[in-house]
Amino acid sequence: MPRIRSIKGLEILDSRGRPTVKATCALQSGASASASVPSGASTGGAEAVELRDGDPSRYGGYGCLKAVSHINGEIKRKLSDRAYATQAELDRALIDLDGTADKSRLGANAILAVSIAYARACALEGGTPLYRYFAEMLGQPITRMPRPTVNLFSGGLHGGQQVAIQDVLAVPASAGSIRQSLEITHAVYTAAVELLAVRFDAPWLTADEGGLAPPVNMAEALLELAVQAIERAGLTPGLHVSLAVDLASSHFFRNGDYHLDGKTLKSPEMIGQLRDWASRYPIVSLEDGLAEEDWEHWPELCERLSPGTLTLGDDLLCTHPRRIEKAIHSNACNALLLKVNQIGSLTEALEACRLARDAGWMVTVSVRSGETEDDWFSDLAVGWSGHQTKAGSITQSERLAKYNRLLEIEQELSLPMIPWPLMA
Ligand code: 2PG
Ligand code: MG
Repeated sequence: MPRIRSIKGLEILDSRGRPTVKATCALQSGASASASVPSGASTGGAEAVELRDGDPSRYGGYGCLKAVSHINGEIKRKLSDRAYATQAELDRALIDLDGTADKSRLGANAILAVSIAYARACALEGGTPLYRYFAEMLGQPITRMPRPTVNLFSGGLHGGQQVAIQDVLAVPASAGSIRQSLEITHAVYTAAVELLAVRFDAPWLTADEGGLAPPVNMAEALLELAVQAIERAGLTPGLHVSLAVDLASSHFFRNGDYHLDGKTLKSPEMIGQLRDWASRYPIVSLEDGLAEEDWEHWPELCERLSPGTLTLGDDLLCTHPRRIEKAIHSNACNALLLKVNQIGSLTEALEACRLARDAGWMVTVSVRSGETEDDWFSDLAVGWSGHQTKAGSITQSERLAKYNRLLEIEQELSLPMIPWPLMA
């Protein structure tokens, strides 16, 4: 049984230049490993609490020294020199030590960093690749690689707020491997850069996740540009490359109305708008099409988008098992965006993943807009048999760390990519 010798925390910076938490876990066997946690910009209201110092004189209040001091203090004292039979036992000890429902005392950033560093150290001690450790947690063999969905254009909180919706992603539907997915996406991304140069005669700007942020203020203009970029790359929209859209609509939902493209829409009108886009553009996945407070209208959205387009819940679900159960019972969506740091421990994220899979949902494993060079995400997406990944664009090293690790795993395992169209 792995016995913990020591645990150490460190404040580091993420891809937005904001502090985040890194933890190192050393086992008695001598195996030692680290893990860093990401951070979101468009966060759901039910996410576990990322502990920030709130001291305006340091990093505008975003410092993580308190979270780090919890790792170096209480967490280290409680866990050191103890053995845990399973990841679930270790995570339970962390959750109990925190003692709050939302991890606000010790910080979800502190807890998750330790949870993942421990997983990595155990994998190392057992001589097992991390993806295998994750697959053993799930209790299922790895049989295929997940299909990437890759950020092409951004607006909302990820871009300059020039347009309300947050992300338009390319889904390389005809790719048979991670390698081909990246080749296809590169062709589309390059064509999109050319297209923007021709169309707007201005240097292109990139957003948080490396996507392009064209100066358009209508959501449909982004969809139109995406289709044109696919065609410019010599590919067929809907055949070679489809689209996934993250509307992050909680951010333009106020007092019961959606404020989109200069219009004020009630929920049924918003659903009508989304249905119209889904019928005219090759959209295979719509994330947060409605706001997280608008639970009652999600079942209608899900029904109207089925069967051609996934209704993917991010802010609505916050990777929280109880919220996922509610969504399953009310048929509010049919796909989970799984972000481990929304819930704050591997074990709880696994429960979320299991619930979704058992309900026949698709699972898209996602990074956050604020990331680090750490690549545990890729091992987790493969080990937990995610259907799709969402790791941002194909620029910026914190994104490429994930894609390059997926390439390595693909080479090691020689597994086929999940077939298209996706099936549960
Ligand atoms: C999302 C994520 C990733 P953030 O909304 O799906 O794109 O963004 O990390 O800002 O929540
Ligand atoms: Mg989202």
